[in-house]
Amino acid sequence: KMQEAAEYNMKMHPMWQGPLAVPGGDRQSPIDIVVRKSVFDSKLKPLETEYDPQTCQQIWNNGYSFLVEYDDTTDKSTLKGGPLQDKFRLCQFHFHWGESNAWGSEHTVDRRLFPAELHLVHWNSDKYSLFEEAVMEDNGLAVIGVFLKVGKRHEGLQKLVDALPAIRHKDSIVEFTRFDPGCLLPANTDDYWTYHGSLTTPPLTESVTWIVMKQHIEVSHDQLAVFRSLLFTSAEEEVQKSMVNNFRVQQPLRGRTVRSSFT
Ligand code: SG5
Ligand code: ZN
Repeated sequence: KMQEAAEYNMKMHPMWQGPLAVPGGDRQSPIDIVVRKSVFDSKLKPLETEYDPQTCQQIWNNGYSFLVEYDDTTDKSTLKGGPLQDKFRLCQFHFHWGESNAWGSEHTVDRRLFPAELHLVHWNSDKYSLFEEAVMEDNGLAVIGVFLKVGKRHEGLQKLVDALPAIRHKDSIVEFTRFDPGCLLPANTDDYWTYHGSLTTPPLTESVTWIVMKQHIEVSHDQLAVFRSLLFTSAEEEVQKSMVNNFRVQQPLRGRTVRSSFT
């Protein structure tokens, strides 16, 4: 049911209807992280995030997810360390989620599904000058993935949840400022898995260093229900479609190694 729902959404979604940059590449995402096959690497450092809430600009429904966008014209909100050699700039974050709490994440851990997954998207500002340039290049992007689990209400997330009714339809955008993306990270960011992969939406380019947090964050069922009240469709469309199951189906590992920063 879950795979069918995701495949159906992709086939029908305009984003997936053009030619795809990397059909059947050999480092595609997302993947299942098999804990016992991941390899501890003592050289992996703690992550260093330095986010300036002042760079937060707007929130928009792009018809696939909602994106909180940051001003990335300077190095004010950055990610370094971890598996990374260079400095990366935050440009946006977004989520993927399911129609029920039983599934919705893109990555899985030993086949365990989470109801949602947060992606903080950064591009290499040491090597490139624009996101659009970095997106095509090896080592161009670094995405932090954080699993969401249903439990108690997440105070930091609530400001975001409150903004969602204003962007219910596809293509709606509203101003959204002073949001610290760091509040969505788990307490422990030292423990993570990392591997070389791709974007999980078109253009699917194989430019991403994935950093998937071991620790999840908790959000309430009601908060996720507001995610599910968003729409894939614009205000003009006759048949409205709920924005749910906006995750890509899992991709083969094809000989890649998933490294862990912890034992
Ligand atoms: C790229 O990949 C896309 C995002 C997309 C993420 O960052 O950006 C572009 O292709 C712009 C050139 O799409 C947009 O920003 C819309 C213009 O994010 C989404 O579509 C939201 C799901 C997907 O990145 S991911 O691999 O972390 N899931
Ligand atoms: Zn994503």
